Amino acid sequence: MSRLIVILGDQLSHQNPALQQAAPDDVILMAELRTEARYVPHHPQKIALIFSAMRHFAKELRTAGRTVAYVKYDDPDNQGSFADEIEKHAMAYSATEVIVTEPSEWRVIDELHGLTLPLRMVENTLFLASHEMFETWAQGRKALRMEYFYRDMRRLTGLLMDGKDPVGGAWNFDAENRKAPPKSITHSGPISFEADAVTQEVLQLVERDFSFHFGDLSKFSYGVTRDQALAALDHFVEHALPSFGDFQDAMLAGEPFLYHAVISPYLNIGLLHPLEVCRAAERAYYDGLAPLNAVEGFIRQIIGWREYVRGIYFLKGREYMSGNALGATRALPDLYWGQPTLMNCLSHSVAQTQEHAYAHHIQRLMVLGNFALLTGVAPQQIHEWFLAVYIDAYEWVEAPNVIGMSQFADDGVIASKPYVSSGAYINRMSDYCKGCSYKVAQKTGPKACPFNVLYWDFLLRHEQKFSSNPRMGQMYRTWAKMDEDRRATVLEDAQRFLTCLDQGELV
Ligand code: FAD
Ligand code: DLZ
Ligand code: SF4
Repeated sequence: MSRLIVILGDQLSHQNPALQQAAPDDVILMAELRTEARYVPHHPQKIALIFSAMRHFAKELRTAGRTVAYVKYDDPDNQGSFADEIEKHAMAYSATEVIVTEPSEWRVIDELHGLTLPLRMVENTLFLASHEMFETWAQGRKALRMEYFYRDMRRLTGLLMDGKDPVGGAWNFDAENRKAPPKSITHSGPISFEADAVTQEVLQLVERDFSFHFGDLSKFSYGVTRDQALAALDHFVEHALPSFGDFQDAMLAGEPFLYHAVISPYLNIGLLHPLEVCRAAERAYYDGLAPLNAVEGFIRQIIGWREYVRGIYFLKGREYMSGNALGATRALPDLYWGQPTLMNCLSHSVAQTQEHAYAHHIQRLMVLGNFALLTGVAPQQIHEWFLAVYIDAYEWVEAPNVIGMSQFADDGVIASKPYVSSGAYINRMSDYCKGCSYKVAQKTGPKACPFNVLYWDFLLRHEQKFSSNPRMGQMYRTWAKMDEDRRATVLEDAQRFLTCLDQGELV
């Protein structure tokens, strides 16, 4: 009598708690599945990463003497879903129990709870904060602001702590992390990994079955093993971490990665553990190889934001994904799927997404998300887009960032005000505006940057909701001071732009 240990495609860690419970005669099941590959039109590079990383992980398990039942995507009797493959294998191996590490999303949790077999779901220790810890932290709080959660996580992990105090005398050095883009950068981006025979086979499969999905497969160069993920981490710590803090918010055309880590693809499938990543950065600080603002900022993203958004996802439950606090209904514009646009910031952000399945935080938030929010795109449409196109996109992390932080569709659970800006912010933080057909300094007229007029149109549309928000009062006062003709022109220009957008014209 054996038990079936199920390893999901985002749990590829030898520390996987379900795996650690495996006895020698238990069977490990891993499956490449139609339901998983098709629930949104994932970028082909994301499918390639997951399938190849799964195949490499299965190989490592077999080398370590484990029995692995591995279902390839094109196996003729592939049943296509977790539930069907588990039932089939349980029968074949006369398994008495299924053990799985808790899946990171509701959809899969619900599917597994529908099994007819005895199921044991063990706590997912690939994250640092347990559900219990997050619930306890959230209990009784009026506002669930990340900053306070982050401080508790610093205390819990001991990262950058000097006894009870934060190293450097402050919890947060974010004010030092908003430098405008440098003229040029000294870092050539993440390591590119050569495709081995396993990855080559996967790339052929993905090319054959998923080439109709948005995204270029030919540029695939992500790592697919733990050793490669560790090399990517070392490369980041040595070459990019020292400048990560300073230029975290900067954007440069032709520099998709700047000084970002590009480790979310590995963290999110279990090839790296969040604590080891933070310890590597902390070590660089203590060894004098990276400044405190960079290291603190980086660690905050991981034990702060990353753990916090997961906590929100589980705390708020399945309904969180259908939030639409601002009643937005516009269909997602085709420019998100690569239709040409004159807006240089959007054009570059979409193009690099197509090429690498990657955009960094500020491109996602202040270009792609900002435009969707200003134009009133239905949150579920932009949510599905983000879930599909990024190499690191899984609902637990994507939805709080999109539905919450970027679209304010959760009515302020995550953000205390909507992340909207006119063209001035994009101009300050990037070099996009220099090469744009629109003029960022122009406030109205056919050549005016669309963000300039859409910004006011958004604020006016939601005046009732936001005018009393203390962080937004200044914006409404500026609007009130504008002369009436100017205000009317701004709103007319915004309407004209939105009509062109809806009609699929080149904007
Ligand atoms: P770096 O900038 O180098 O940061 C280091 C690490 O910090 C990241 O690898 C990531 O693990 C973590 N991190 C940073 N910010 C966040 C955050 N807001 N939430 C969670 N983790 C964070 N991240 C995803 O992993 N998957 C997503 O699907 C995703 N969707 C996003 C959608 C929007 C609209 C926004 C604004 C952010 C989204 N993020 C998402 C967060 C962030 O943009 C990415 O984690 C980051 O760009 C990944 O690239 P990197 O590894 O180079 O990150
Ligand atoms: C995202 C994804 C894809 C594309 N394919 C698979 C797959 O074939 N098999 C698998 O086990 N997991 C896959 N995943 C990840 C899952 O959709 C999902 O994110 C996790 O299993 C939930 O914990
Ligand atoms: Fe984007 Fe406006 Fe700048 Fe053009 S001018 S790149 S549309 S912010």
